[in-house]
Amino acid sequence: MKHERRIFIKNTLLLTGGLFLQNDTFSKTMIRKNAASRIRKEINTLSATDPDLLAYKKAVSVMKQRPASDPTSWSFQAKIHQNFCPHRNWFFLPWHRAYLKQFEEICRAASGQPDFNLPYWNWTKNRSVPATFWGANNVLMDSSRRINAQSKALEEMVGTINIEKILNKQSFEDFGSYAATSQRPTDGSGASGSLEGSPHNHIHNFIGGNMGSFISPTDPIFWLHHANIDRLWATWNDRGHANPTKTTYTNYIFKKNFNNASGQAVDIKTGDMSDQNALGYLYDTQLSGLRLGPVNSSSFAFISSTKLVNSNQFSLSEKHPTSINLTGFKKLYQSAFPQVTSSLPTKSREVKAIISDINPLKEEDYFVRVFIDYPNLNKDTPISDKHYVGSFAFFASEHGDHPAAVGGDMKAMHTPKLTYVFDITNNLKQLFLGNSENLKDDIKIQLLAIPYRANGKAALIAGKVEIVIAQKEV
Ligand SMILES: [Cu+2]
Repeated sequence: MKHERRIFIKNTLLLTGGLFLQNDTFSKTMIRKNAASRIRKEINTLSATDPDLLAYKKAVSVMKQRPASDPTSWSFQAKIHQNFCPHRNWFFLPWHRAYLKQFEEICRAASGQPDFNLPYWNWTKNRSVPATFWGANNVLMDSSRRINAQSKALEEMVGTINIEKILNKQSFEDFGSYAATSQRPTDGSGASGSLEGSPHNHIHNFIGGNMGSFISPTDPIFWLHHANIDRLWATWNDRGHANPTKTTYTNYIFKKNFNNASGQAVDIKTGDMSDQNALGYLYDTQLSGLRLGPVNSSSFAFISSTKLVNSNQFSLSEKHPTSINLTGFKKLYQSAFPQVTSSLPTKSREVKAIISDINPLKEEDYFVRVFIDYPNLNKDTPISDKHYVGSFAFFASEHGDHPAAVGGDMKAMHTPKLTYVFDITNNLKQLFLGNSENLKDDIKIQLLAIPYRANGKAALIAGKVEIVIAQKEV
């Protein structure tokens, strides 16, 4: 009784606070219990003598002294990322969760602190690389970084507005990247979702140096960056969103990608990484507030019978935006939202814009904003505009200079043909819902390159733009 009352009060606070809950979600809500006892904390809340911070420093220096052939050494751990990391597909989140978990165990042994929990870096709150990671003769410093202690990651990528947008994605794939046949597929499957494609890639690219490459775990900040990505995944689940249930996801095994604290190789199954609570840890932000469901199916299947395609190759530079025209929009919109004039569209259909075969050149120098049908698009067009779809950044896609991988297809990882998918449902609703007289047969997807620095350059070639309807699978 007492317990129920407490939950009721929490719910009321959340609802009156105007947060993310909607009534239909609320009525189906189950409350998940916190079973885990280990807590990962935000690095900026730790004092200089905090046991987790001291243990991390100790672990890093011990691991750096070990020979590279030792699987528990610093350089061996970084090479695991280079050899096996999945990027631009749905194995991205579970693989990195497993990677952090094994690394944390190695740190416990190396530091002699069995209570050690890996801290995370919440770059939404603190956009600079934390002060403890700077300074000469500091094991947490990496001199290859291209920024300094004052540099701030872009608000547009890591700020609350973008993060809230990402945490409200209905589909797992929009959130955590798209289905692929393997962790490093050679069949072209997979595409970047919003968490990977914007804040994740941006932080790597913003810090640069080792962090901008596949040996990024060489920089001690890597592990705290990925802990924050992992925390956002846990938060998305807490909001009632389910992870994929398809066996091509849940039964996929990362074979001997990782090792334990004794240096023995281990297999880890994707499906075993679905609930961080069951793995025994929580983030400090999960201690208060609701932990929902999972109540919502998060699988959407593309309906390929109704889609718009433009496969003319196009290029983009910093000089002006590029517009890609798609014909047949009116029909597509009406079939996505058949009840457009009479009632609100249901949540069962979404519309996606897919930009593919992207070859980014000079990828450290710029990122790309995506708009839909904006009349006079330029770099001053506000991203709060209803025509703004989202942004994407790059991570280690253009370098062909890595050695052949032990367990993955490095060439496939570095064939620069990237795909980014954006959910444009809300844009379309805002632009056309109740304004069906505005529906036209042609619609434009627009790309705008934004250099990171004044007078910076941008260059990109891409092969295809599509608009596709996706239907929720029950
Ligand atoms: Cu990463």
